[in-house]
Amino acid sequence: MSEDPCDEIRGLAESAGAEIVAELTQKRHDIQLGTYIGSGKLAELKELAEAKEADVIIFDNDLSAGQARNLERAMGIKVLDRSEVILDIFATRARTPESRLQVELAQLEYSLPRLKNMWTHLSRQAGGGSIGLRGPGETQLEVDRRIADTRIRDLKRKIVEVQSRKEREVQSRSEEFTVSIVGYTNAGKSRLMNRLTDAGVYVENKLFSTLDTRTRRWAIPDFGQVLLSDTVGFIRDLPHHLVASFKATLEEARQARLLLHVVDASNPLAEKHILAVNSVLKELNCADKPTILVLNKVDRITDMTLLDILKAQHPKAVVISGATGVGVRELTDTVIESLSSHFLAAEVTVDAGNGKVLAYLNAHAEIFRQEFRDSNVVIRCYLPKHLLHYIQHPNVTVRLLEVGETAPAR
Ligand SMILES: Nc1nc2c(ncn2[C@@H]2O[C@H](COP(=O)(O)OP(=O)(O)OP(=O)(O)O)[C@@H](O)[C@H]2O)c(=O)[nH]1
Ligand SMILES: [Mg+2]
Repeated sequence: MSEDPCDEIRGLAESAGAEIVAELTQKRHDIQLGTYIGSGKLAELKELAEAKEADVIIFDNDLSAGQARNLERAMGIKVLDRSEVILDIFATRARTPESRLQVELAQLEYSLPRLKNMWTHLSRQAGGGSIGLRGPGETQLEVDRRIADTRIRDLKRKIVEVQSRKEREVQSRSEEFTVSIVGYTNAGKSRLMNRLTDAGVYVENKLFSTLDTRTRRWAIPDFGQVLLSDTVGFIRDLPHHLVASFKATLEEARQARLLLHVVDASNPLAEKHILAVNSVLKELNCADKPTILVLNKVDRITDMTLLDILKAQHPKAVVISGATGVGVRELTDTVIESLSSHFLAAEVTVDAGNGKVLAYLNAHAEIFRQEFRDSNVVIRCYLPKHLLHYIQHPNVTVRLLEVGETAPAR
């Protein structure tokens, strides 16, 4: 099984719109404090970058503000670290006002220490007597810094506003049964969501194509209706500021009663991705939530031993292809099994004029038989247990169904 450690950064760079002209790797036990890599490697990198006429050099690790500056100065080429690339991708993909605010904050917070570092460095130069730099230089930098600080405060205030609005929305939906699709970026979450709900969620072969949570109604055949939400893709070592900023985006996963953890099983790093997602779920206090592991993209797997290893490791996982539909029925059955304890089969007898209860059942129950008796409608359906009290009313009769009275075998 070949695991190329550069695959991910390559994917990230391409998602950010970069064209890769050369790669350089080095195994090191210790890092050089000032420039991360040693002087020999630095010279080699500079030469390679010049020969290939590179515009930017991307490091697959995080660099301190000082290291980034030193590297840029030594090579005369823009240097980005892993977090900056991820932030850049987030910036170009953010679609709604909320995610734009979150990304801008994350970028500012990430770059502020770098700017400060630059300011300190410049003012030290100024203090050293460089004529012409001191006065206006310092003033301009102070102004910039104040603008950045003000903007950060402003963004934080706006985000709190958006978050509390969003929390109210999520809470008002908490009566609903929510299933959340989570997983590593590019695992095929949106594609699966589309397959299950015909939601028309944006699918693209780029990392992080979904930045905002999308929620759709999913009428599970012969079962009941739940809300299905698609979430932003996880990634290992997500930049610290993004984890904080994207808490609101993942609110749906926190509120969900069941998680579908989708994995790209055709990726040799699948097991690592599973672990990375599990650790984010833990941070979100979702570790104990009922979760179905979904081994996706089975149509792309050429080496079946890869799949066997994953299956041995996760015997309860469901193998599917969101692209071809293979295994989706089995996945639906597993979801039904997991949700069954939360749903009941009932016969509801309600006055035909009771529009409120009828509309409620239409929206939340899976009706499998309906007939008129006198002025009543008699409805047999699957109903989320926790919604039962909504239809309990003196003029509504609810009778739980016996085995044999329910819908034909699923
Ligand atoms: N071959 C194959 N490709 C798939 C399958 N599911 C998804 N893909 C492809 O994988 C890529 C990513 O799919 P998405 O559904 O956007 O992935 P995602 O998990 O939502 O990604 P992010 O939103 O970026 O986290 C797209 O090119 C899909 O067409 C599958 O079952 N088989
Ligand atoms: Mg997506």
